Amino acid sequence: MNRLSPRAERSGLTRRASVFVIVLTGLWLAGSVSGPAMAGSDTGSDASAPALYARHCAACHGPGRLGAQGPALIPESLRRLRRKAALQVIARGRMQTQMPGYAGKLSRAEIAALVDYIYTPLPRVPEWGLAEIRASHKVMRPDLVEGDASTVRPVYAADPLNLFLVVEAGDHHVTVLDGDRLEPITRFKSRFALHGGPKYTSDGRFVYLASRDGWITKYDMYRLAKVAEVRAGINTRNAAVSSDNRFVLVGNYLPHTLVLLDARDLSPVTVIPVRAAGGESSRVSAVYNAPPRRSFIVALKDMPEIWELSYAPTPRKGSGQGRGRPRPPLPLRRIRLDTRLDDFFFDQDYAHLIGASRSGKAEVIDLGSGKVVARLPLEGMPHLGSGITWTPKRGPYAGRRILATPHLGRAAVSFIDMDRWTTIKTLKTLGPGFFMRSHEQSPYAWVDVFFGPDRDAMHVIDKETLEIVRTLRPAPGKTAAHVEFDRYGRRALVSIWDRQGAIVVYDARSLVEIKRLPMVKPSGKYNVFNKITLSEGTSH
Ligand code: DHE
Repeated sequence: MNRLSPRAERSGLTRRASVFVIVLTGLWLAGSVSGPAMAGSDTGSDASAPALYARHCAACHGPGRLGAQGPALIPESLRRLRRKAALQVIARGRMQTQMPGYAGKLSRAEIAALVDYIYTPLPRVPEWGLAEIRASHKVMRPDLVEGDASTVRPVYAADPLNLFLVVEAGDHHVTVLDGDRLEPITRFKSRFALHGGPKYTSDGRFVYLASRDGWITKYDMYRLAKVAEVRAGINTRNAAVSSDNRFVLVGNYLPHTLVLLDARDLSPVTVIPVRAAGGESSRVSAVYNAPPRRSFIVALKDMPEIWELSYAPTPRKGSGQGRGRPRPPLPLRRIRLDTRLDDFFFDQDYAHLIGASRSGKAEVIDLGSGKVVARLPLEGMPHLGSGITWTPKRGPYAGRRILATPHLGRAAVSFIDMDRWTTIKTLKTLGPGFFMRSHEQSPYAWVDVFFGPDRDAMHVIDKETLEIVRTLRPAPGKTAAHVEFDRYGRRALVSIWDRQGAIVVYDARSLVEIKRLPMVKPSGKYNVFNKITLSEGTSH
């Protein structure tokens, strides 16, 4: 789903908002509007921003601003935090974290200087190679490094395949939820700002969580314990795990690298610089596992190429018999494009990749030949990363293979015929949506209205008629987003994205609310069974 930030999508609004923020910040600094009480002032001899940073911030955020116990404080990591919010965080602290407020210690001008400082780019791209990655690597439970689901029993009675992981973005925790009883089993602290879907091993025993600051955590879903951690990048996009459970591949914005980890203990195997044939480097938009191809697919942000790294067994040298396990470096295939594509969707057998570009193009690439086989009329920023597929058995579209995608820049859902690569229908919604979900056993597809005044609405679409049959408002006034089904498709879980948020559980057929579990800004939730069986109603 790698596109401009959702805020930037509404560029007109963003510009107006920025002006407002600047004016508000100016007024606040001048003391004309009420802000937090600012009693203090730093008493150190050097009041420059770097000195203030060294005295007050470096212990937690690292002397080089690359993060330590606290997150990295560099522009690349702060894109999602407005300056006004940064001022507030420094002044008041951040609830439910260890970030204290500095209003009593620093003056307004000092806090403003610190904000300027952390939004200033670093003088040079920091080094984050094998040495740094190795130094960050920690194995907490060496006894849990090896093994699969057959070697140990879960420490709880619930069905381990009907668990959900719920990422609670509000206070950086993860809840393990029993999908049958709809009760939390445990809750643990995660790294700061997890992003993207957690990735399970093929048996669902282990899961890998990636944070925007580059931390990858391996967690044992059976023993409910963190196994290992490593910092694979400074600013990371996401991670993918190979279907043979041997590798985790991490894609980074900063530095421009791919990092291959040993999936057992997360030790780094190799760091792959991301460079075009001409030498220029690129950020990685995202990495994906393509199970039937036994490969990783890599979306690149700054160059018109797609990379494929194969981990397929190779014929053993000399013997002509048997197939050896792949050894790094994994062979790299470059698929050259005429435009940069960075938001991807794959069909179920990973024969085709559908990619969207920032310029509004959407192309279908045959992954076998590497050729563009179709161009799609999908203006308005389709959010392909959130696309889903199904084939209606009855009704006007019976037998047609459908790809449905919301749009980040348009109040619509598009339905594409995947055999002809044509638009079947464009359905008007109450606003642009972010996430779309369904399940093989459900007659409905759910799409949120992530942006605009109706962000508390959730549309339920009939998969045969492609019409909205119900619009739910689980928590009026609060954003409702991201649905995930239980393994049977019987229940649909909706997140209320609020600090006083919740997971609202619906009966997926009657659309009646069954239960409400309070959570702290739950963002995504991920059902083990649906993920490891590659359900076509969810992301993989
Ligand atoms: Fe995401 C998944 C990229 C902003 C919440 N997001 C992904 C993935 C990518 C991506 C590539 C797939 C990774 C995976 O699962 O392995 N996201 C981007 C962006 O480029 C974008 C637009 C801007 C950015 O700052 O990165 C962006 N994403 C957001 C948000 O603002 C969201 C709403 C809040 C947040 O936590 O940052 C957000 N993204 C999510 C979630 C998923 C995700 C919850 C997992 C979806 C799933 O069900 O698999």
